[in-house]
Amino acid sequence: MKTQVCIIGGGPSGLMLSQLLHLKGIETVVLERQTRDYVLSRIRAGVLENGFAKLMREAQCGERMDREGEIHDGFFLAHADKLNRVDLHKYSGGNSVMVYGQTELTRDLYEARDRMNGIVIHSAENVQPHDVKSDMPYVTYSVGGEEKRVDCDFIIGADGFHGVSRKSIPSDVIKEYEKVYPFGWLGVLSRTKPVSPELIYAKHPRGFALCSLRSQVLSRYYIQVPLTDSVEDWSDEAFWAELKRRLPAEVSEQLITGPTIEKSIAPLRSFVAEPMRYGNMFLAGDAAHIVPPTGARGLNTAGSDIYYLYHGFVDHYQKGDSTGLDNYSEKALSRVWKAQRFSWWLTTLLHTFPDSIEYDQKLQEVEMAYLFSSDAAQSSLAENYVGLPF
Ligand code: FAS
Ligand code: PHB
Repeated sequence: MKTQVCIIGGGPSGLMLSQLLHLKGIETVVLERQTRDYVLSRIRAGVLENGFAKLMREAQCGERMDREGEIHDGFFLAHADKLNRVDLHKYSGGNSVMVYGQTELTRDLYEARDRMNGIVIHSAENVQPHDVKSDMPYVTYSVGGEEKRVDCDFIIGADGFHGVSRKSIPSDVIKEYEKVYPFGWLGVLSRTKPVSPELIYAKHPRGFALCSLRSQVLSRYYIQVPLTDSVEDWSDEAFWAELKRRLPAEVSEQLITGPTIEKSIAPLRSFVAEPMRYGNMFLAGDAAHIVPPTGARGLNTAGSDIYYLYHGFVDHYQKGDSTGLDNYSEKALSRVWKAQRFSWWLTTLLHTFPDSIEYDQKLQEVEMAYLFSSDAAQSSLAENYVGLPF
């Protein structure tokens, strides 16, 4: 098979790029290791920056998001049994975020690819990029035991943190930066009315908690747990009781509990791989960078990668101008590191670190007090949360 851009990974990054390039007449093939049902079964991000929402509309996939998603102008930080609202609209110059689940937008992207006869190959095994330093790179894979090959001009590694693309870059070329946090997030979905119309990020001595949502009848909650915990350690009753302990009384009294329909633990790490280009292979999304979900930057930073690649390929194929592609890694990493900083800062502020010293605990208190005493501090928080410019 021959194409222009071969995309490894059928998550939001790969699908979004495939859809955007298709609309500009640029051919792609997407190779996804899992089945579609498996990809859609993963519960992940819930908050979209405006920039990501705009990309969905440009990809002709924004109609359901605009109909079913919620525009949020603020969120709450809970601490010492009090709720403080962060007014995103006021402190970001009128901006907001879109609350719409990653599962749903991934579904929208798949349906658009189907509608436009996009080539998305599922259950692609042993995917392997080849000759990425040449002008004729190719990707091999197998389906049902039959070996296949895609010849292309460029390869996109959109295969997530555990993918093959980043690992195929020589160790003397790739530089990795990593910070692993001493806790994870236990997340649940429940068909219950969300406890709050806006998100609540709760700082508590027992550990962090987050009240989020997917709709007015589908709630998403998280609590910080030790890395040694497993999902089996947490019955629904134990989860709800612990979540209530970490929320202000005025909130926990209102919490509607119910059976969980999904329960999973995600480890927290900060990770960046540099460069994000090797020859004619480009890394995008979680293949190149990971953030703790505290700042809701993960999927949104994948969005800016895709935005830069999309415009880079359009200029390359339509104008013969490869400046955008040549500058991709440097431009993407500049925004990636700002998202890393914000995610690390908010994670450090809101979580209880098992071996923290009293000085660090005092700093958390002071940081929280400073935040709500300073318009400048809230403007900084707001501009990062709604998303820095692409
Ligand atoms: P993805 O990992 O989503 O997609 C990569 C795709 O490549 C997968 O479908 C995988 O099956 C496929 N693949 C892997 N190896 C392959 C191979 N060798 N060959 C072919 N295909 C291969 N972000 C937030 O903003 N908020 C959150 O709350 C949040 N929660 C998260 C919870 C968890 C458990 C995880 C893992 C991530 C979370 N994230 C969150 C981040 C997440 O949303 C990512 O940023 C987002 O999925 C990035 O999308 P992709 O770059 O497409 O990577
Ligand atoms: C979610 O709804 O899953 C969510 C929202 C905000 C975050 C992390 C996760 O910061």
